[in-house]
Amino acid sequence: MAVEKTFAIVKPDAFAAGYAGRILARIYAEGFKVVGLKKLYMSKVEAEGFYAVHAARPFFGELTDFMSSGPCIVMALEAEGAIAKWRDLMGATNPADAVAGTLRKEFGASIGENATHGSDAPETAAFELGYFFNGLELLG
Ligand code: FUP
Repeated sequence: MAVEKTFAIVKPDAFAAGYAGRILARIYAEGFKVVGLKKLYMSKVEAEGFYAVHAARPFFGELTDFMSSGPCIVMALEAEGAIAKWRDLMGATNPADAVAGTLRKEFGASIGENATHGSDAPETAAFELGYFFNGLELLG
């Protein structure tokens, strides 16, 4: 399997609850290399740009309100098969459906406030990494 990068977020709910450290510990324990990491506080416009693919969905307003409601941590994670590996660690979108031991099961509250984000394909990973990180920030 090829080494690839994926984009991940500790969302505002999980950051505010103080779960960032425990989530990072799981990331390292599962063997990811953290090649980019920063805290930021997205504006509504920035959240809308990030989730533009969902602009027509009924939950878009709620989703972008939530993502701009407080600080989060954005990360670039590297591993063999990182995109699928990170989605497996996160678990299902709705924490109620997520398997025990996944991050969304442990730290998510609802389908909207579900603790973490992860890219779902190579194309979205490229867009999302480039949205928050420049090339220099991902050296190493
Ligand atoms: P995921 O890839 O697992 O993050 O899920 P989606 O791309 O389907 O959805 C993106 C985000 O929209 C989710 F993290 C939470 C939010 N969402 C809702 O708030 N309500 C829904 O019915 C579906 C998704």
